[in-house]
Amino acid sequence: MALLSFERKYRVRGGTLVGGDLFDFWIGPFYVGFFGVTTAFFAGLGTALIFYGASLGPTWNPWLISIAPPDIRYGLGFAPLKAGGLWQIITICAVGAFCSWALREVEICRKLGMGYHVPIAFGVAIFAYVSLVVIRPILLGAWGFGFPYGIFSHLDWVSNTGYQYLHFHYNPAHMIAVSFFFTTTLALALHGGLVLSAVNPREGPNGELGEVKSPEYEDAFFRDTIGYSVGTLGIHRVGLFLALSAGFWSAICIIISGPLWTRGWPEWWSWWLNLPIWA
Ligand code: 07D
Ligand code: 07D
Ligand code: U10
Repeated sequence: MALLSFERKYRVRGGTLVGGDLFDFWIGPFYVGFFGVTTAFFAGLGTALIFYGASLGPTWNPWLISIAPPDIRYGLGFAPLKAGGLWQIITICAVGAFCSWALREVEICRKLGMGYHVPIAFGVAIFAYVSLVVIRPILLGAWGFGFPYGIFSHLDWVSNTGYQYLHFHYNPAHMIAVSFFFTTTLALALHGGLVLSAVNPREGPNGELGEVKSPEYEDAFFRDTIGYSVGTLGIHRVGLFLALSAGFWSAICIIISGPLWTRGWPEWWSWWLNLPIWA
């Protein structure tokens, strides 16, 4: 079925979580729904507040605009608008917009009668963000531990936070996360390469057009190369697992930095030297 006639067939009422028929319609290609309205509300308000914050600040240079979190001395209380309060409201808007977006995805999955894999996956990205600006600041007792909202300023935060623990690469959860990120790109490159190689077959020996290859050829390629093929459905499970693990271990690596371990990360490895087998 062509895409447009398919859309006519599935664009019917139902499947909403909240609001019944009220927002159950499309604007152009976009499904709206109750959560589309809340997304638009939070994203609109948050963006407007970033512009307001920028108008107070020293620069309109988009790379340098930065909305800083409150000073540590405000603890977990509300800060004055111009001293971190803006950051606090923008954070509420961001969490509101991201969660609304995930729930809008859920409603679209329900309309289509599909699984919830995509919103669950986005949920892991939200978890990583929330670990940075909600979970870790609460565990450390001040909103000031969140990262500032600015393109370069957030890089400064990552670097400064990293060096607070002397050498962030020694954080074992950071190692696991980094390895999962690297493995994700390896898996995507292998998968993209394999699928394209099967649908773009080589010319035959006499220059005749090659025949598009079936999944058996894809299986055979990896059996010949590494002795095992995970299969054409399996590789998508592997990909989702790898990518979600990368985000999950990222969240873990930053939540434990401070709340669980306050010294340099290289020192954490002294458990290895203290193993009784060396005595
Ligand atoms: C390609 C999908 C499209 C998304 C894009 C991002 C904005 C921000 C806002 C001016 C893969 C849209 C950007 C809406 C504009 C204002 C106020 C996704 C794709 C194109 N970072 N980070 C970037 C965010 C954190 C780090 C780029 C967001 C943590 C490093 C972009 C968040 C830490 C580097 C950006 C976030 C961290 C970057 C490209 C939230 C650890 C880079 C992102 C909400 C995770 C790179 C100048 C990209 C860069 C970069 C956005 C959080 C580290 C500006 C929205 C605090 C080390 N980050 N980031 O392609 O070039 O993502 O920076 O958590 O080197 Mg970051
Ligand atoms: C948080 C983004 C969530 C995004 C959401 C959506 C919009 C809408 C709209 C486009 C998690 C936003 C959407 C805004 C846009 C439109 C229309 C993703 C998030 C919800 N590190 N490090 C990581 C590496 C070093 C340090 C993670 C590598 C140094 C700190 C990852 C190296 C020091 C923190 C990672 C390296 C250091 C991290 C980031 C190499 C600095 C974190 C990925 C090769 C001196 C952060 C949860 C991530 C973290 C993190 C990789 C080096 C410090 C594993 C490869 C040694 C302080 N580092 N790092 O988390 O875990 O994505 O955050 O050297 O806080 Mg690191
Ligand atoms: C995959 C796949 C596969 C495919 C695929 C894909 C994965 C099986 C079949 C998909 C992959 C690709 C297409 C590849 C490229 C993708 C990437 C590289 C990932 C990154 C993506 C991007 C960078 C694009 C990001 C774009 C986005 C997020 C769209 C932006 C959207 C909007 C601006 C509109 C959002 C819609 C909303 C909020 C809901 C509906 C609302 C509206 C339309 C607005 C109307 C407003 C209201 C109803 C409310 C009123 C507004 C209020 C109250 C607020 C106003 C306040 C103010 C202050 C202004 O596996 O193979 O192939 O294709």
